[in-house]
Amino acid sequence: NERYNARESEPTWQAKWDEAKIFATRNDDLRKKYYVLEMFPYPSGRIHMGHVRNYTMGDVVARTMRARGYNVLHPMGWDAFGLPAENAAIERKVAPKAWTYDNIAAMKKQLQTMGLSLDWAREFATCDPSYYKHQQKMFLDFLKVGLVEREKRKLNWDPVDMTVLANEQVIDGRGWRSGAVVELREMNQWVFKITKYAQELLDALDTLDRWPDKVRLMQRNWIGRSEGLMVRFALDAATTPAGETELKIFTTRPDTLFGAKFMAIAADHPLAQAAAAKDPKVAAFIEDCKKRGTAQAEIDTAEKQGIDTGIRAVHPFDPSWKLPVYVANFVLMEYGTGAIFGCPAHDQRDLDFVNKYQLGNTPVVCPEGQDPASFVITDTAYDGDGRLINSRFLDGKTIAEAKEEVARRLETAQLAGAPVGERKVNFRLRDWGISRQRYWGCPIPIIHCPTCDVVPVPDADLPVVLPEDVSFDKPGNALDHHPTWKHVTCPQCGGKAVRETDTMDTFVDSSWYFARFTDPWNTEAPTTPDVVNRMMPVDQYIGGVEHAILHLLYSRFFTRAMKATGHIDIKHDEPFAGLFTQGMVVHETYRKADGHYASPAEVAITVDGDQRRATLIDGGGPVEIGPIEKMSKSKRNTVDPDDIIGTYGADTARWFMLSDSPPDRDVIWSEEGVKGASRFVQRLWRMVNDAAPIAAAAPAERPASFGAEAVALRKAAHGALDKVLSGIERLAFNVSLAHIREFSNTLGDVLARAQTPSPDLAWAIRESTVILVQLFHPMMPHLAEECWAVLGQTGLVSEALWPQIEPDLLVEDSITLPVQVNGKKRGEVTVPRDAPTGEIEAAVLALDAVKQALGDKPVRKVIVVPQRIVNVVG
Ligand code: ANZ
Ligand code: ZN
Repeated sequence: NERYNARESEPTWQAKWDEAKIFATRNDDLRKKYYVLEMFPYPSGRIHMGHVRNYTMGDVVARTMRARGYNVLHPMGWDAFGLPAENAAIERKVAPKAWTYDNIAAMKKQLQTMGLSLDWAREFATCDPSYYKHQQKMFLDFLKVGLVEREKRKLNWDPVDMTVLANEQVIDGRGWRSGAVVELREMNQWVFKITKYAQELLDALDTLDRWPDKVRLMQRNWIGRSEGLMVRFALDAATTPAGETELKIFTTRPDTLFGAKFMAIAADHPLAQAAAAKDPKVAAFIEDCKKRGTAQAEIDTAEKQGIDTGIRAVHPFDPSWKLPVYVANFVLMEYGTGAIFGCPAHDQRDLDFVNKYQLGNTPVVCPEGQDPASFVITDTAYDGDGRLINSRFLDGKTIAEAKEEVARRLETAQLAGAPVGERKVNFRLRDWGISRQRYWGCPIPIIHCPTCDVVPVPDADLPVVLPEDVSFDKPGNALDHHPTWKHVTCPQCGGKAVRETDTMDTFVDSSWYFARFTDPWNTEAPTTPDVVNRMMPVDQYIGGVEHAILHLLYSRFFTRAMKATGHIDIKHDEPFAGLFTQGMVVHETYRKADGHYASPAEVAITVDGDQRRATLIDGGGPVEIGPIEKMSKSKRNTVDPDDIIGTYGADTARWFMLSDSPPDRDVIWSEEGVKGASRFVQRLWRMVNDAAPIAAAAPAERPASFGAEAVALRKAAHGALDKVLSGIERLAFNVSLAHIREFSNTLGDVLARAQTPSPDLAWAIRESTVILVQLFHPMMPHLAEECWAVLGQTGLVSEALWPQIEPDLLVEDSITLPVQVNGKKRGEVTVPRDAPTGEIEAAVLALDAVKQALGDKPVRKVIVVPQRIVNVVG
């Protein structure tokens, strides 16, 4: 037998699949549909091993479901807007569009070498006007129904780069690129009203039973629903600037009201402004707060600071109790009411704060079993369960009872003719600000007219196409500097007007691409109702956990907003019925004697027992093997998919990617592992070639009966069919691969023994070999096609239906039962599944463990519970 030559074979099969268009999905195919999708790539220039892993998993699912008779939709496209294209334009003077499309062409070529069963006819890039035209239309539709609004927002402004920065781009209060101190600036933003769906987005998480729990939890926390109370505190007139009379706070712990030590308001709270007008120290503190970024992480880690405004608030349960009002850096204007009462004993931030300003604390919740007299708080706040203390009429109550009691009393209490307290559900979720001061994004289809204000671009003028003659010589948004593009006549009054120069957040592009894939040919509308409603939701979505929050949440919002505007209508309004988040591809790191990293390609590994040693290929210098880390350019531990596919073939890469680790864990890429996979490819190839002449000579008709060896082989084959499929269905690919290996060993053993097999065994060998090829086809499709041909099968294995499992062959022959003596487990017995009770009794009593346990007591009774357990009573 010749060696299997992947490099020759793989392109041939890819061309054949292409020619026969077998992966093209027809929308008028009325078989049950199955939509499998991997998160589409950003066209950065080259695919990396993470892509290989992601797309291999999706392809295994797609190929398996196709073999199972589904009308499979498995498309691919490009998430093509984004900052890197603009950076390339600035740094290398290439146009963002040219850069993007060059990258797409290069990456598409690479993807095509992987042998993925994709329907390329549906490909699109989100930067193409034929895609974003519909996005602009939906923006305007959302605007009509109140799902888009204009809102003043505070943004991080980089005064040197003259651009807005995302929170992640602000590092220690400075712009990541310019290093300039970032300012908070109020600017008009377009926002998507995702908060309108906060409760729905939360509730529907319960329907997503094929999502990882951790992702659902992350979404839940992000939405952040909390039930609490709004409480209006009266302000002490003698200490309060004119015009201010009350302070409204939001609390989730009204039970702790008697532990209050201070009030705190956000720097941009109106009351803070009023106080600043009278006190320059307060004004200075507020200025200082504004210089800080808005990133949550920054707020959480920054030292808690504040300043006393001199204003005093009145405790709602005691008119003589006055609380100082501070401006504090840890209170956000955007949450609740932008004001709180602080209870240091039971909130860590509040405790840190009072310890700094010496305001003291009074514990009001005492853990069960603790003596209230000796319960003191010093550095660690207590946020656990317990009963109320130091709280007048609340003493002795549980937290829940106390919350209810406070809510009840404050709802009826009056201040200036209105209730003091009001129950309130709050969400952490904010509306989605989509305005970006960037060139390379989808233009927002709005015109600003001095007379008519905000005017939507008329449908007939869509798309608003990005101009290509732009210059990146000046910092800021190139659209702002364009001499003509932004100047237009107002569609309403015909006067002079300007276009909106902000473009949409690129997360918008990826929030509906999955729906567009169902009918990308529709030039009139984003979707075609009967098609999108039939093909959606995505049955299996696969991607990185880094998108577990925003991308998925925005997509879930979009499906609802698209429903409200008539663009989709599906069950639960959920775009992704099944979600799988894959682990990363990691690799060991190598360091040369001079401390610099060496790349895997520069290093030779020798294995000696469990000792692995590394040396430089060039010159043999010593190399230290370092920790295993995520593949990254900085650690130089990346492996180029092109090199791997060029050397070993795509099938080997695909097999190894799936073989070792559970797919949600990190996979360690290693040269030894790839070589192992490559040897397995050759073994399968030899095995199929050994089996081929036997298969050719086997009887065409199924034999009337099978001998023991043929039955055993058939059981292994059908058992493997069952287990491999159930592994794939659970996306436990590594388990499926282990079963394929095991079954290939069984078949290999039979082939080694059977020089001149009997007709029934020959028939079973043919059946088993065909099954083996079908089993590994989803992972190694090229090798499988080659083997399919060798076995003389008709057509393509990529089009073959999954073999029928014969249920009779799945029954195990023997069964292992636990054995108890006088109710205590003493051992196990393995007997034929259909063994009569007498035979089981005899086998049990013959066990040494049973004899020992019985000692010299006589056996009184043996109770056999069929298929379950055996009890010996002595
Ligand atoms: C008094 C109190 C006592 C609180 C206590 C907590 C513990 P969640 O659950 O996330 O909704 N808070 C309210 N608005 C805030 C704002 N704008 N900025 C910073 N903190 C704010 O959190 C609600 C709690 O966070 C509220 O309950 C409030 O502090 C604080 F032992 O009120 B609490
Ligand atoms: Zn006008």
